[in-house]
Amino acid sequence: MSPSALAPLWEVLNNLVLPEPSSPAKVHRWHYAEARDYLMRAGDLISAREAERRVLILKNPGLGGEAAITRSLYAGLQLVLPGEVAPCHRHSQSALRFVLEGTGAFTAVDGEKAIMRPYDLVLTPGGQWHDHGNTSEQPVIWLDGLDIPTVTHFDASFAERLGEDAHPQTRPAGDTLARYGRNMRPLPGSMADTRPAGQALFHYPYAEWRGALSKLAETKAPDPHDGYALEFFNPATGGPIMPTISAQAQMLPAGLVTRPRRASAGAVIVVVEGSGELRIGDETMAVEPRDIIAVPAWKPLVIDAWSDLTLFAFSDRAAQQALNIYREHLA
Ligand code: GTQ
Repeated sequence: MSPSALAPLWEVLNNLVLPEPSSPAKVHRWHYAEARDYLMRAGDLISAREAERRVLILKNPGLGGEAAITRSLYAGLQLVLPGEVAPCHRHSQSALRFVLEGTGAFTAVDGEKAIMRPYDLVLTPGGQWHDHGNTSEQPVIWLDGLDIPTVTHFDASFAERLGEDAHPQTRPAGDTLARYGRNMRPLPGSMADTRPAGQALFHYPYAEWRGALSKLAETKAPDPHDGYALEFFNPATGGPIMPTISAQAQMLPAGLVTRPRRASAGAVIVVVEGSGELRIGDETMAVEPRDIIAVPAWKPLVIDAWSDLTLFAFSDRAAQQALNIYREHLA
């Protein structure tokens, strides 16, 4: 029957409808120093403008050559050298940027700049114009996290170039942070802003999220599964940062060994500060700052903090919750 494009379900049913998630994605850790060497060599060979985006893709070794770090998410390391620009474009895919090195590059979203500092989180949600530039004297490197495989899965990708390097400035740098980043929002009327409805904040500075975790750690006992953990959220909706991607920051105090947790959401962890060991399924790995780790769906995760350990993570939990398929289990 296969020439007629038909197949018997009974031979494959158990592989199609699994009793629980079984991802082909592998647990994998990228050492920053090693990836950085290749990225700097790319910097000698191609300009950001020529490349449009000078990025090394983090390809999960279990996903057969796909540009994916988990089944639904993409990650890449982007380098912008002093004086360079990454020209303005927009696309259906939603992106986050997590700065790993360098101070003073910017991402502009619909013509408003966010000045990027190490470990800042910056969003470029789907459909919004964005361009990047580096006006500092140092190379700037950040991790791109996008929902490329998710959008590909739906065959729903649209992309276009503005045709200019930079979007004309629409608001001064920091305007959105002032309107939404202080647990307040614009009054209707004169203060109402022009950001797209539902996409308010796009810059979550390290100084603010790290300060919040430190404050929690002063007074409260750590959670046995999470230590001290906070989710980045969209203050306009109370929901996740973007429709397809959730993100969180976490601090595990020295000596904490977390209890195992697993989730149907595949995740990417970035080590910010400290050292420790991650146990993910059968794999055990020592980690250090700026390491990037792929955590496939449903692999139990245990974190052993050797010193105070600060982590950033993003996952497809937002998409799964919107589709009502998300599950987690705390052991
Ligand atoms: O900066 O828009 O790593 O479109 C991959 C695709 C970055 C970006 C990536 C992209 C971008």
